[in-house]
Amino acid sequence: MSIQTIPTTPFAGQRPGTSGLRKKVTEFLQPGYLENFVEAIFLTLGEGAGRTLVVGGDGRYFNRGAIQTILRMAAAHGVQRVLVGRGGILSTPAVSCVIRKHAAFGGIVLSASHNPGGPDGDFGIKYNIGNGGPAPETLTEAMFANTQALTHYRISDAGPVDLDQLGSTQLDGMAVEIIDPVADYAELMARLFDFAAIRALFAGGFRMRFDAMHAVSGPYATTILEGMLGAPAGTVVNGEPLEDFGGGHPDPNPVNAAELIACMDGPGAPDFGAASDGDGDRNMIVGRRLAVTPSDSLAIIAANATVAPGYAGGVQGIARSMPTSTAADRVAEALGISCFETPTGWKYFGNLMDAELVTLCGEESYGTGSHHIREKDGLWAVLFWLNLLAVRGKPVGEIVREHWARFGRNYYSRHDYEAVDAAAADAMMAALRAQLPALAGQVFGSFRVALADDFAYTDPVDHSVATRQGIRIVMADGSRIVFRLSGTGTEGATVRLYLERYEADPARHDIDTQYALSELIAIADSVSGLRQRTGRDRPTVVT
Ligand code: VG1
Ligand code: CO
Repeated sequence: MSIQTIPTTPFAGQRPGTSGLRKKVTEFLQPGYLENFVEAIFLTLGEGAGRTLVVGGDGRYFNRGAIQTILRMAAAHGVQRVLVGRGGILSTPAVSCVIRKHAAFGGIVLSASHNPGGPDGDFGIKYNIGNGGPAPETLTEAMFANTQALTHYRISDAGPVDLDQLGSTQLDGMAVEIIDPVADYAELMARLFDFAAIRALFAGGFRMRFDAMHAVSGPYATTILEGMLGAPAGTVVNGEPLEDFGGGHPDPNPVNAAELIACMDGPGAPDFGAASDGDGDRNMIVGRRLAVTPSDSLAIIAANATVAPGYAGGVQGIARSMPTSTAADRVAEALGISCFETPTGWKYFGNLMDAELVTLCGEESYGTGSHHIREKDGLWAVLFWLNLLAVRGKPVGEIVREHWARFGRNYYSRHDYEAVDAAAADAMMAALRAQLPALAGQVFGSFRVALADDFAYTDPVDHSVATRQGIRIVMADGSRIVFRLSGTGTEGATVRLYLERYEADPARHDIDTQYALSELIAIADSVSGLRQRTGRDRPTVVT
């Protein structure tokens, strides 16, 4: 066995987006495509001697093949040891957990998260640093620069490693340890939550349905919910990870998890429903006839954090991405703690958590998490809710309504216009930017614009600056319209329109969300020309 140096030429477009490099599988399967990006990672990180890496993915098509290539390249770059989840499986939160627990240098996650999988679907690769979190932009930009200057990559010609056999093997002088993908993560969860209380809840007849959407969270949910917590067999549905997610779209929202919503709306619905995404970092929380918005879920978790043993000491601070509703801000204010507003993507939360400025973080895109790791964590959020339900002894709907009664309700919705013409989307954003100076002070129906800007963020810890993170139109009453272009799509451009309106009066907390937001929706369209410019008369997905 020996190390080969293979000549190569750069591929255009290997710039990581919101969460790593995501492309169609067909693009990833081009000879040298994955190798080039992995070479750029190793060039950016420097010599691997003495280092441990963690590698795993969400089980989608090409997961195993990509892992074999990464292992051979890691050996060629002198990495000392790699921890790999059995079968190539590790959820994104589990990678973060394993990096931290084993003090690894970093990790590589193979996933395109909520994007569909299979030979015609998407694939992705992402590097996480030693704190367990996504690489910051300085690092991903350096990786991108390296992809543009490659002349060769280095790889061992050793044969494939058996990914299904727990234990240690050698690959060209590098140790490869196949680990149980669930064990470290499950142990961490048992320390954060009151498992005895949740076990008692299930023993008392409480019923739940966890839809793993044939993605990576199946094995985690089955071990923890059915195994450790005594939920009846069958609580976890679609629990077996499949390379194409059974043809589904592993994005836990009411549109893509329609089956779960139908079940929770129907007669004989269980007490609690939940779902997770491709790589297990997202969550959807559902009560009977009520899907909890992710923004509300973050606020409710923050307001009730101390019910869980891991958070009994209280919450230091909260962070939310800019488009996420301001429901959490109201809780932070009541608790007398800070609430940080960051750009979209979990990588912006890492510094705040490392500096112990925040305990809880969340995004409107069904992402919630805490400082226990440095990624959002789907099952963590579900376990928090179970802990909350066990302690309060009330149904989900009652907990949500009581929260609104106390803090007011932030009506919230996201409208996605997927796979639109990229030039048209860029032109729309440019036109919005050009209008910004004139927008402040303008009156639209019952709203007056208080602030209109292109969101920029200065990291309070390392002072790095991120600009052009989304157009914000904030009304005098706190209502907001936000426009962004997605950084995770693989086809054309995806325009995201985020809408928020606050309602303090409990007598008006049962209005249909789209109706409550209808005036803002109309203003958003007239200001941006969204429908006309994209040639679409309605959004692709409304959540
Ligand atoms: C989307 C979400 C964002 C999330 C990101 C990664 O990004 O909006 O909140 O952090 O996906 O989530 P974008 O750029 O498409 O809006 V995951 O679960 O796909 O890793
Ligand atoms: Co995800």
